[in-house]
Amino acid sequence: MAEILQILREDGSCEEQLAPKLSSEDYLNLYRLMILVRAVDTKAMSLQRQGRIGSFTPCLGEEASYVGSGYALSPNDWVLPHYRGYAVAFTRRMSLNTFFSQLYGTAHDLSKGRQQPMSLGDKSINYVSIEAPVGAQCPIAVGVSLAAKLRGDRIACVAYLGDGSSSSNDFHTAMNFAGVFQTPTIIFCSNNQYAISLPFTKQTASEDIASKAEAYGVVGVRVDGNDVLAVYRATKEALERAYKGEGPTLIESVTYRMGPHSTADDPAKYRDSKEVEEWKRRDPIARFRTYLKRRGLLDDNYEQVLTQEIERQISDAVQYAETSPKPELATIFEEVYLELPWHLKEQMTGLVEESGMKKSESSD
Ligand SMILES: Cc1ncc(C[n+]2csc(CCOP(=O)(O)OP(=O)(O)O)c2C)c(N)n1
Repeated sequence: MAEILQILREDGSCEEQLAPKLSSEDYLNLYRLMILVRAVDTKAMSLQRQGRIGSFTPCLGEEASYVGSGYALSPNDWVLPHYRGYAVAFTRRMSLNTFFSQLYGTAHDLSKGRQQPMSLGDKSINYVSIEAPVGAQCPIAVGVSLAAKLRGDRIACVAYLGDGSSSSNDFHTAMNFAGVFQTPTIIFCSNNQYAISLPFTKQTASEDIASKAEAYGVVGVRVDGNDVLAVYRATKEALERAYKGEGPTLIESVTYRMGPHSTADDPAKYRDSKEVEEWKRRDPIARFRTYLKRRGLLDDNYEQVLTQEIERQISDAVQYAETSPKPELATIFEEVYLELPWHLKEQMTGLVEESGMKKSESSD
């Protein structure tokens, strides 16, 4: 089994010589992002239960995994994300308005309500829309990386996936291609121990995921996914290798999905509450909080102000999404074909007649 990198111990103490050289502001930013993601999770779960949004896939428990890795990236890098890893979009400054507009599918949603909730994509931050078949983002990330390498751009491309997705054909195809062509790719696997109801031990006969890298000629790294500093460091090192032309890295970030897979399942049906309690003791936010308090960077007063500010921002964004108009019906005919084919023109005419819909100028 590959060795695991841990910098913050479970009790919040720190292996200081391994800690990334970040400013106090960066440390607090990492913490703010983790708190933000947890608050967004809580809000979105509640909105779904009230019937105000369709579905949601919470990041609960995996905040360090996604925030730590996303924070290490540069704006010019590309992200092929995972539906659960929306935290990465926040590290790239996606606004809460953009995020909630997508959940609500409003006219301000960048995909105009055409995608299911959590299928975020934002071209302006090099954050590609979610792939529905799990693992399909991996070969795309390798393709983007290969293009960057051929063009001589000093950037990397990261594909995010879960442990279950590492059983997909696409994961193995991507690993092989990345190894052969030594592309500047990071395949980042947030191993949260479950693929919906299927536990990790039934997913693979390997003891871990990181050691699979060796067979493909790829560097494999295993990191404590509830330790934001270790995840940040491992990702930064993988990026440096990619930028220097030293090829791809597979990062296995060992963590736990504390909540359900999505708003559609009840995890109590397929896992023991003792296991959940055990992992709650390793909560990534509590661990980082203890560390920051010990270093004197955080106190209860600051935490309270931060939490209130985040609650206000979320509430404003929800209100923005709930008062935004729905996308115009005509937009369903747009942005796929340069010129609308005859059968869609026919459907559009039918819809215009039936609904009194205004024909959009760009659909002609
Ligand atoms: C190719 C394919 N098979 C099955 C599914 C249905 N499906 C959606 S999410 C999911 C679980 C994926 O688990 P994992 O990769 O571990 O990510 P996690 O949800 O745990 O973050 C499955 C099986 C799918 N979307 N695509």
